[in-house]
Amino acid sequence: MDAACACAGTSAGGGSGRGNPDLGGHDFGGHSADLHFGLGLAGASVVGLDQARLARFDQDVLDRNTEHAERNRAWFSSHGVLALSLMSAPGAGKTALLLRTLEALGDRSLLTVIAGDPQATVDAARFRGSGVAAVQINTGRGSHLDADMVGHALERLDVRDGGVLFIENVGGLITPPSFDLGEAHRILVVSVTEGDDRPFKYPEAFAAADVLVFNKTDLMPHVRFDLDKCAAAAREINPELVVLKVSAESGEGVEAWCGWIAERRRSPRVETAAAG
Ligand SMILES: Nc1nc2c(ncn2[C@@H]2O[C@H](COP(=O)(O)OP(=O)(O)O)[C@@H](O)[C@H]2O)c(=O)[nH]1
Ligand SMILES: [Mg+2]
Repeated sequence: MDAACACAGTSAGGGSGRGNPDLGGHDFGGHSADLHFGLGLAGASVVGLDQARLARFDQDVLDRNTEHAERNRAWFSSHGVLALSLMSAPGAGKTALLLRTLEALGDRSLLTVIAGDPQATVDAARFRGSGVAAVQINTGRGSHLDADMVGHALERLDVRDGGVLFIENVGGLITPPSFDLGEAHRILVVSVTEGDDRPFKYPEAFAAADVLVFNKTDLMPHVRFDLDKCAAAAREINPELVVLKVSAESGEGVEAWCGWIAERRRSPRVETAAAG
């Protein structure tokens, strides 16, 4: 492995090892079938950046984020606001579930939403259309919300004391888990159309979540998704995970999900910093 390349091969796959040696002069491990770009110090590879520099940069960003997250958390705590964030792959149904949730929870003056997306303001428009105050955050090429962005959104959102703030993160399961937003709980939404191997591919998302919500259960008859196997793999990573099943489409399971929220409102977590 050269200094700037975080790639490691493995001999486990048993590839021919011949490949195309004229492509770029890399040594990918000779006999490797598979490539691993996440095993270096930084846990990721950026072409042209060495691992130490990348790791230092990441840590600086996360440290700065934590300062903002603590500020948000203190604000939520002093105003008795329950802040819940939702993360998922794009299209898993975060917006649909939230729209159902807002409807089921009732008193809309106490509910607010921050909606994250790379572009477009359609989700915030949907939330406003359902009668709650909402702010859209567009992240452009950025793949997650950070605590500073949430802080700015709070400046323009009328979040009532004792209310609930839902934060819909940008779709994606790689970077959102690393960014503490100051929320009390993180909800991971996995739809049954995504494949039951999610915990193996995105372990950090499962480790960072407090609740795993399986969505689109109305589609179970049409897909091959072993829900019990997926839940068991998720609990291997995170034994504390609360697992719920819902269909934002039919409304099935939404009552139990809202029951979980009501319980958190009655007995909020005494906050310390969330896992980074
Ligand atoms: N059948 C079914 N479709 C759903 C369900 N929840 C969301 N969808 C659909 O999935 C698509 C993406 O949903 P959306 O809420 O925008 O996903 P987001 O990107 O995670 O916010 C939309 O077409 C929704 O109507 C569900 O429970 N069942
Ligand atoms: Mg959405």
